[in-house]
Amino acid sequence: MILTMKIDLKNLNEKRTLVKDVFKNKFKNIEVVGWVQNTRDLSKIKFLLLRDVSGIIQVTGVKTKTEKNVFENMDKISRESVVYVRGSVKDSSQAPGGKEILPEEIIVLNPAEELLIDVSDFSKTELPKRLDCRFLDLHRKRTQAIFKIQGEIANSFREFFYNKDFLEVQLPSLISSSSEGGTELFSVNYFEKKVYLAQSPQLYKQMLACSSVEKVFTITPVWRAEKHNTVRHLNESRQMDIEIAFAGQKEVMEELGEAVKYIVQNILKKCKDEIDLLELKLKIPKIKYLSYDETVKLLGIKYGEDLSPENEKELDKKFPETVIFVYSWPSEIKPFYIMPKDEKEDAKLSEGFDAIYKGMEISSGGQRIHLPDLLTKKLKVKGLNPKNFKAYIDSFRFGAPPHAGWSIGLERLTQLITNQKNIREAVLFPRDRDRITP
Ligand code: AMO
Repeated sequence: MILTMKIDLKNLNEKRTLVKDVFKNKFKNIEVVGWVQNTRDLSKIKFLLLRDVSGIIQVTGVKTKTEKNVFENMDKISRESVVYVRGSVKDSSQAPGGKEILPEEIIVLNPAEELLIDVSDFSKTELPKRLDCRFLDLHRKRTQAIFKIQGEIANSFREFFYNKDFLEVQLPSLISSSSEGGTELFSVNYFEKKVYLAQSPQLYKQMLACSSVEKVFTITPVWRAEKHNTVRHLNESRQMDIEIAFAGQKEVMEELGEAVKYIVQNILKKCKDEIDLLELKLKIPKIKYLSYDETVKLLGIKYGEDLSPENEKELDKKFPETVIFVYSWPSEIKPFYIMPKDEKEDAKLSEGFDAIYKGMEISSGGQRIHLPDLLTKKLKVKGLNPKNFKAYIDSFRFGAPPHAGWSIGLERLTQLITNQKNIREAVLFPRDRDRITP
C-alpha cells in the first residue's frame, strides 16, 4: 500500500537500517528510508532504486509475489520523492551490489514535484542552473563527492597543525582598514562608521604569532571586491592560514609542502569512493623549489611580472604532480608586509613566495616585516597611509620576533584536487559579482 503520510521519527530511527549496512550484514527483514533515484517498469517486474546517505539499493517488485498495491504503484513514485520501504533482503547476482529488497510496504513520506534540473550523475544541466538549484544539485553523488573531499581537506589541515601544537584562532571578519592593499574592499555600515569585510586574517595572525603564542592557524572566510569574473576567483572564499614566529620563507614553505602532502595522503586513504566516482588521478605531490629569477628564465617571461594563468599551467607541465614553490619574488609585486631581502628597505627581492599546484596558484606567503620603521617606509612606498595601520605597526614595538606564514585558498585547492574547471563547483553557495543567492 502506498500512502503519503507522516512517520514516527523516533521509532523510525531505532528501526531504520542504512543502505551500506544492508550490503554488509545478513539481514532478513529491514526498514530503509531515502530518496527515489529512479524507477523502471518491465511489466512483470518493477525496480525502484533507493538512495540514502550511505549508498543505493535496488527494491524489486515481482508481479506474482509482491502485494498488489505495492507492485502497481512502485513506478508511479516520482524521482527524488522521499520514501520508506519495509521488506526482506535477498541475495541477487543481477542486482547492483549483489543484494535487493523485496518490498512489503512502501510509504511515500513526501512526493517530489517535477525536478527543476537533471540530478543524475551524468547531468548535462549547465553549472549556473545547477547553482540556482544547489539544494537539488546536492542530490547528485558527484556533487556530494566534491564536498566530502573538501571536508577532508579542511579536516586534514586542522589535524596536521593541531598535531604540531599550533593554536587554532578565530579572527574578526570586520576590519577598519585594508590588510592586503588599497583596493578590493567591501564596505559595511557599522553604526556611524564605515568598516570593511576582511580580505584576509593577515594582520591578526601576525599579531598572534608575535605574542608568545608563536604558532597559529585558522580557517576563515574572506571577501574581496574584485570585479573579475573568472573560473578561479570568488568574491567570498575561505582561507587556510598559518603564521609562525622565528621562521622565514624557507621554513614556512617546508610546512606548506608537508601539509599539502598530508592532505592528499588523507584523501587517498579516506575518500576512495569519491576518487573513483570523480575519476581522479591523485598522487602524493613532489616538491620543487624555483627562485623567481630561475622561473623568469625557465618560462622566458619579463622580469617583474606576476605569473599568468598560462605560466602556471606551463610550470605544471614541466613539473607534474608537484607543489612548485616560486620564491624570493621582487618586492615591488609583493604586499607591503612582506620582508625585503636582508631586511634592507631598498632590496629588489623579497622573502615572499607563491605555491603552484596542478597548474594554479594555491597559496602565497613569506616572511613578514617585524620592524616598525621598515614597515612604515614600505607602507608609504606602496601608497598606503601608515596612520591607518597605527595599531598594527605599534604591535611590533613590544617584543616582536621575525615571523612568517602563508594562506591556502580552500576552494582553490578543492577545485584542483577534484579536477573541476570552475571554482564555483567547489563552493556550496558561491558569491560572485552576479550571484548572491541562494
Ligand atoms: P593571497 O591573496 O595570495 O594571499 O591569497 C592566498 C590564497 O587564497 C586563494 N585566493 C582566492 N581564492 C578564490 N577567490 C579569490 N578571489 C582568491 N584570492 C585568493 C588563493 C591564494 O593563493 N594574506 C596573504 C597570505 C599570506 O601571506 O599569509 C593572502 O591573502 O589560493
